Amino acid sequence: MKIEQITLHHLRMPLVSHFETSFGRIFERDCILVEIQSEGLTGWGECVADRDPGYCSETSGTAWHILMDFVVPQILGRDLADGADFQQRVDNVRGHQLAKAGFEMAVWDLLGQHEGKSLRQLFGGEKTAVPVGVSVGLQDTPGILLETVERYLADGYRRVKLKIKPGRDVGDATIVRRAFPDLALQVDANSAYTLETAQSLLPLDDLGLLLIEQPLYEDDIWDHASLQKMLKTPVCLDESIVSPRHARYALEMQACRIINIKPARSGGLRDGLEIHQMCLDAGVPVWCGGMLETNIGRASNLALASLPGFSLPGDISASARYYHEDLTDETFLLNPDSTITVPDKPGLGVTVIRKQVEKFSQAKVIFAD
Ligand code: OSB
Ligand code: MG
Repeated sequence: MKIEQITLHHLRMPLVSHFETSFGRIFERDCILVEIQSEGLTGWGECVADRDPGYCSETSGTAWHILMDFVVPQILGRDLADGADFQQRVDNVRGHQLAKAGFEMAVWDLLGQHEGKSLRQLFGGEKTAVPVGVSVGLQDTPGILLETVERYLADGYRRVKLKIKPGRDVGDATIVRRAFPDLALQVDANSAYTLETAQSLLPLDDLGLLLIEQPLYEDDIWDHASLQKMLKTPVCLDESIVSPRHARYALEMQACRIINIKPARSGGLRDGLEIHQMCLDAGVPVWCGGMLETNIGRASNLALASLPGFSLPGDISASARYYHEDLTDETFLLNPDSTITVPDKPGLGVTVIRKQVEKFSQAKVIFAD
């Protein structure tokens, strides 16, 4: 696939409702869209780096710089075979997983269209609809938290994740557990604790949670292993798993019993597939995380989550949970059994509405061969 033209779009989109985690509250979400022209086809990818370096060290600003100054010059005019070929060519760019993953997604979209196969088919995924849940941000009061959870349950979500932070952890989770004794419930701390302060999380063990996600620092697989020994509830790593190597370290150290696979965080779909296989071989359940993607990134997550190792519901909610107006003709709806149907058209299987891209665009740059 000859890469003839590459366009980068920096978008900023207002969220349906603000989203608060241990690292801050946002009302709008940045992303960078990568658009590639090749042999009459157009591939799209979504880079999920946000404006601030709260979740990880990358931002929309660093991703823009890395894509413009290092990735595009090495790819423009080249003949690419697939996502793995792309990764090999940008192997000299250390780190910057989110930037590279956004570009790699567009390469997969092109490849699927080229071969007339959906991403699910390319990956060998079996499920045509995947179980999903909803990630609920920190709320101002326990009353609002309960109302918010109730509203999502009324929408049909059967698995809820609560964001926690020091001082807003066991209390919040207990209130929700008391109100909904049978709910599939999990929590996500986004690296807000140290091994010492995480001692306050030990009472979570009595709440029957599915998992506790990323309590400690992102570079702290070692201390997660100590914490997992103190907890009956499975620890699940998100931020720490930035590559298949890190997944292997975590499994070997028994730092977690579940892994959240976010292809963006681990550098792209190719590495996401490798982590999935590693966990499948080790008998470790995985689920697909989310980064408040638009429908473009959501289509990619759905395709990955169709693989057999994804045995837990993903953070892949319906389009309406995120944005009033999304970027594609297709809208992802929640099925009555708390699943979302995986796209089956070639590539990502979504049609991008250019007018919408322009509407939210902050900047755009075109590179032609
Ligand atoms: O830690 O999983 C996370 C959103 C932005 C950054 C980090 C995370 C999240 C979410 C949202 O939890 C999941 C979603 O996209 O619905
Ligand atoms: Mg997380």
